[in-house]
Amino acid sequence: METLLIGDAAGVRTITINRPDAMNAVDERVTSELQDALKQTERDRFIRCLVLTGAGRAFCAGQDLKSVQERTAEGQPIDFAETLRRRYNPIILKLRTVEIPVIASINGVAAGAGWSLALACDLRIASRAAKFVSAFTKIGLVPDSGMTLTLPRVVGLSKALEIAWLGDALSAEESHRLGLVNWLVEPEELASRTMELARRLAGSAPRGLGLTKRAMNAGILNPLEEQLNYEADLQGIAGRTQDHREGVAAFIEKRAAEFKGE
Ligand code: T3D
Repeated sequence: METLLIGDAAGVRTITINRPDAMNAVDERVTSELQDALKQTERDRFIRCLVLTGAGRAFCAGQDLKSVQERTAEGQPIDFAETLRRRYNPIILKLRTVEIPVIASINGVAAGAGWSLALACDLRIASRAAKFVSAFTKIGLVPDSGMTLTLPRVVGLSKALEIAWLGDALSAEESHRLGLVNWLVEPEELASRTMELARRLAGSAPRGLGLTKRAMNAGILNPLEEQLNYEADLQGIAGRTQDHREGVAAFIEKRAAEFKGE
């Protein structure tokens, strides 16, 4: 794997997104390798708990906007509906359906689809240095990768709209208060506290845990696949706008975006 580090210890598999210079932003390689790594994890009956984390100071900054801009500059229009269905949606579905506990160990910023990835995990333990940014609205897009389903179910509709529309960063403390994070720990304790939790889950009855996850998800997430498709349709529309291209350009040029509603 070029973009992931994978390690196993005592029945716990840790997958680390390893593009620290790009804040672990997700390009084609990351999504492809994550899909493979999750399939392998699901097949390995000795793995009883999965931890997802990021290398360096970020958990994951979402879609790699530099690769988006490169492709757009080369005149290759990106069909976001297609890329979501092919690249992101299978990862979200697998995280929610693999019948072992999946823990997001959030070491730093989680933005855009990076936050959606964390929300798709079963449990979240975060460093006090973490923060959460919806990011989509700032580049003229719609929250995707399950966020429109997972976020309002935890914080309520109005708070979810506030978070998505205003795009302000949520601190680790605020996220913990809102129930978006299960445990908040000091940065230097994150790895050890994550492993303590993961080992405890890995030592529990795997079938019972797996079926509990299946039952809980059935209780609240039955329409997940439908919602993922719906998000992909909407992203297909938003991804074709001039405002989206302007948002990406403004981010890369480090200036305020000028949106024209086109
Ligand atoms: O199908 C599809 O493709 C559509 C799917 C879309 C899914 C999405 O995820 S859309 C949302 C994409 N993500 C974002 O919009 C987040 C953009 N990044 C940020 O808002 C900020 O960088 C952060 C809040 C994540 C962190 O802020 P800060 O101040 O701690 O760091 P920084 O200085 O902004 O970034 C540090 C470096 O990482 C910088 O590179 P440089 O200038 O040192 O060369 C920055 O460009 C780079 N970086 C951060 N995020 C991304 C990124 N490079 C590429 N893509 C990124 N998403």
